[in-house]
Amino acid sequence: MKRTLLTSAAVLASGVLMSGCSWLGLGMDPAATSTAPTASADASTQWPITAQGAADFVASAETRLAELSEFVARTQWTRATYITYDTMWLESRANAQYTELQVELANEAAKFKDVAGLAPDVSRKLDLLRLGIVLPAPNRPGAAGRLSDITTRLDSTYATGKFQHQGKQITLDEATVLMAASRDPAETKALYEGWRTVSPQMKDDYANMVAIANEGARDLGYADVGALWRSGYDMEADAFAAETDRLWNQVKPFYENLHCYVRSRLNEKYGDAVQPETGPIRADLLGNMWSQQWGNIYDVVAPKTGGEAGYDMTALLVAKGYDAEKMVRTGDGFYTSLGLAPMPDTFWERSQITRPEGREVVCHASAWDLDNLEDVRIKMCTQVNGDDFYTVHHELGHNVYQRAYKDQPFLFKNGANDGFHEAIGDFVGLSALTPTYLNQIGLLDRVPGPEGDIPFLLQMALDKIAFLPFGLMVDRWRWDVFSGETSPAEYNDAWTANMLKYQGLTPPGPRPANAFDPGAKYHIPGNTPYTRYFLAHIYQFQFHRAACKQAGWTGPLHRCSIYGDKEVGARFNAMMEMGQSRPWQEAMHAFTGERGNDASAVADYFAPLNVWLTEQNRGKSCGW
Ligand code: X8Z
Ligand code: ZN
Repeated sequence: MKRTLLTSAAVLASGVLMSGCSWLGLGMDPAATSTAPTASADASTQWPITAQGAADFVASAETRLAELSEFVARTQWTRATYITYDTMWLESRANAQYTELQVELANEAAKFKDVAGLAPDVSRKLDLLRLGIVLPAPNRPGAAGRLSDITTRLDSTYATGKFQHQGKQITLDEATVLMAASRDPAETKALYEGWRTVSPQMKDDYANMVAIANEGARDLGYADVGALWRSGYDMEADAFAAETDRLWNQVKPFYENLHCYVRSRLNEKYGDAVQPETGPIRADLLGNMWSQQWGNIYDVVAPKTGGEAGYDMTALLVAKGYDAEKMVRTGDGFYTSLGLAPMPDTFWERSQITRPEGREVVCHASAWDLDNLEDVRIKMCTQVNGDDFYTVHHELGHNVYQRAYKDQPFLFKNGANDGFHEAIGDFVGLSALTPTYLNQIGLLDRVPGPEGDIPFLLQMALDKIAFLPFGLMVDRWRWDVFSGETSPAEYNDAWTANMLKYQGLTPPGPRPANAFDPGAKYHIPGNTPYTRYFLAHIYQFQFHRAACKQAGWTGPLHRCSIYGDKEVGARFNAMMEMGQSRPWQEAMHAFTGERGNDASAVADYFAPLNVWLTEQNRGKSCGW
C-alpha cells in the first residue's frame, strides 16, 4: 500500500500509507515540522506553456516522484513495522516532504490546462498529478508538516490501541478473534464498546486534519476533499456519486432480504430482549467488530435443514495443520496456477506475515510496493482462520497488480481505479473459496453436492452482500464531514445514523458523549478512501462472471473456479498491465467486454440464494 495516501493511489490497497506517528503527541515542538527538508531540485524551473513544455514537465515530475516515493515508502514501512517515537518522527517528515512535492507539481500541472495539442498520455498524467493526492496540504510553509504530524499520530494511535477485557489488556487482533467466536451478548457488547474506547482521543486531531486538508483541496480547485476523492473515476464527481447510488439501489433489495433473515435467526437464538424481531440488528451480534462481514456467525444462521453441507474454513485450516506462511504460500500458488510469476524471494524475506513480538506494528493488513518494481511485500498479523485465508488472497492480489504494471510510466503505476486494486484479490478469492478448489489442494475432503449450494451461498452472502452498505456508508460519512454538512460535534451521531440508514444496525447500547466511533475503523484514522471496497464488491463479480465465461464454464457461477486456467490468467494480466494508463472503463472492457459498473453479476451469482431467502422471509415484515 504504500502509495496510497501519498501518491496516487493505489497501492494501498490496504491501507496505509501515510500512517503515522506522532511526534506532536510525544511532545515535540509542532513548529519543527515546518523545517522538513524540501523536495529537492527544480521547483523553480519554468516550463514553457506549450505541449512540449507539458511533456517535459511531466517527465521531470515522474522522475522526482519516483525517486522520493521509494524513500518515503521505505520510511513508511519501517514505521508501520516498528512504531517508535523516532520512526514516527521520520515518517511524518518524509510524508510532509512528499505531500509538498505533490502539491507543487499539481499546481504546476494546472498551468498547462488550456494548452492545445497535448499528447493524450501527457494530458492524463497532468490530471493524475492532482487527483493522486489523497490529503492535500495547503501551499504554505508548515502546513504539510502539521498535516503529516496528525495523520501519523492518528494511524499510530489506532495501531497501538488496547483496552481492558476480563482483567487483561487486549489488542484489536485478540478482540477480533473473540468477537468472531463469542455467542454471549454481554461479551460481544463489552468487546464492541471496549475497542471504541481507543478512538475518542482522535477526534480533535481528526477535525483539525479535515480543516487543513480541505484548505489544500480548495487550493487545487476542488470544493473539498470529498469532491477531490469523487473526481478520481474518469467521470464527473457528481456522476460518480450518482453511480454509487444506482449500484446500491440495484443490490439493496437483496441486502434487505439477507438482513431480514439474519435478524429473524438472531431473534430465535437470543430472544426479544437482545434482538427484537423488528427494527435494526444489534451490531455486536454479527461476529465482526464493525459488522462489515457476517460470515463468522454462519453457525447461528445456517439453514435448518442441509446445514451440515456447509463447512468451516477455520476448522479445515486447523485440521490440516496450516500456519500463516502456508496460507500465504497457498495464495501464491493460486496466482502461479494462472501463469503469473511467483512472488520473488525478497517477498518472503521482507514481508511481515505474523505479528512480531516485542514491538508495536500496524496490524491492519496491507500490500506494499517499495521500489515501484520488484520489491513487493505484504504486512499482516495473519491468524489461522477463514477471514485471513481470504485476506491473504486479497493482499496478494495487490502485489500481483503492482508487478503487472511495473513497466508503465510512474504516474500510470496504479490500479485502473482504486476499486480495481481492491477487486483483484477478491476476484481470485471467489475461485479460491470454492469447495472444488479447496478439495483440489487437499483442504476439503469431499465436495458437497447440490445440497451444499445454499449453505455455500449463504456463507458467501454473509460476507459479500452484508459488506455492501458498509462499503458505502463509510465514505458517505466522510463526504459529509469534508463538505461541512456534518460538524465535529455531530461526528458520532452522523456515523450511528449512517449505520442505521444503510446497514439497518444499531450499537448495543447508548454511546458515550465523547464517542468517536468512526476512529475505531482503520480507514478513518488511516485516511484510506473506502468507496473503493464498495466498487470492488461489484467489480469482482463482473470479473468472475467474465472469467468463467472465458473458461467455458456453463454451471452455476458460485461453483466456478478458474484455478489453473492460464488462458484466463493471461487475459487478466493483460488488463492489469494497463495500470492506470487508460480510463478504467477501457480496462473493464478489455477483460470483461463490459464498459461500466454492473451489479447484475452480483445478482447472477447469488440468484438461487435470493430465491431461498425470499421463501424464508415469507410472512415476515422486513426492513427496519
Ligand atoms: O482493508 C481491507 C484490506 C486491505 S486493503 C485488508 N479491506 C477492507 C476492510 O478490512 O475494511 C478488505 C475488505 C474491506
Ligand atoms: Zn486491499
